[in-house]
Amino acid sequence: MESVQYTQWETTEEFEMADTKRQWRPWEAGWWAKQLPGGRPAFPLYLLFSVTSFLWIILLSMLLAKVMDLSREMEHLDEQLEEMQLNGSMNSGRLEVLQVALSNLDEKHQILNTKAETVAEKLKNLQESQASLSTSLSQELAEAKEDRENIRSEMFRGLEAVKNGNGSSCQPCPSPWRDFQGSCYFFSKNKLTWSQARDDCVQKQAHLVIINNQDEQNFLTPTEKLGYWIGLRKVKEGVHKWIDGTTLGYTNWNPGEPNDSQGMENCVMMLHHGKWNDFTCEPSSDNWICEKRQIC
Ligand SMILES: [Ca+2]
Ligand SMILES: [Ca+2]
Repeated sequence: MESVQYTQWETTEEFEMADTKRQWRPWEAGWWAKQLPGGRPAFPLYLLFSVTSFLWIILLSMLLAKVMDLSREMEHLDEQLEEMQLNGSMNSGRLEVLQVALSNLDEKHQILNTKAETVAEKLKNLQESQASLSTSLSQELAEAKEDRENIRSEMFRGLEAVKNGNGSSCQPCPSPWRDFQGSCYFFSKNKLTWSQARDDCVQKQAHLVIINNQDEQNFLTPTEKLGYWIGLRKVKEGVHKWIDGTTLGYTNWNPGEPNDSQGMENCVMMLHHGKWNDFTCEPSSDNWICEKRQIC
């Protein structure tokens, strides 16, 4: 309970003076001087309320600023999203353009492939024509060679006729070589491999015999049962050439030859009856015939 004290003033002046002094204590008259029930001062509560309110205001201000930042960030993200959508639309358009260009390239590639196939076909035809022409040319060269040999033989016969009338201008073939139509022929008595026989003829300034026509073949056909290597060998599959590089013209193959038995018969021999047979070059040995021009 609040106690009330009473002062008894002696005079009116004392009371007025005391009352005047009491009016000069403002802290006892404002709201801050109010008291809570029970006599406790209300000022600390006011102070706590003010501080709390102030802190709440600061916190709310910070939250408001954060919300505004988030809002601005959302707007920025929206702008970026719109920009990305716009870029996506543009990229989609570019992709369609690229697909069209790729399709055009595919068409051009197919056209080029077609042209390349056409060119390859023409090239193949040209190669076939060239091979055919080469074969024809080789055949004609062989025929020309044969003609030349025939002319040479005819010339020799003419020279022989002159010799019979006016004496010979040709040197006789050395012994034991035999002459026929302008050539000298050596018939071996022993046997060698084809390569050894070729080398022997070279040492004799001659070559393994080249048979150009039936007359020469008739002259060379053995009279005894001997076989002879001749200057003919296989240069590639199915192609034989004479030792001087000329293509095969006249032939006198034995029936069924050349058969290239077991794929190993690369050299050619003349059988005892004059027909030709391809045979193994090594280590087979046989007699051989060398040929060289008669010196006239
Ligand atoms: Ca000949
Ligand atoms: Ca054979």
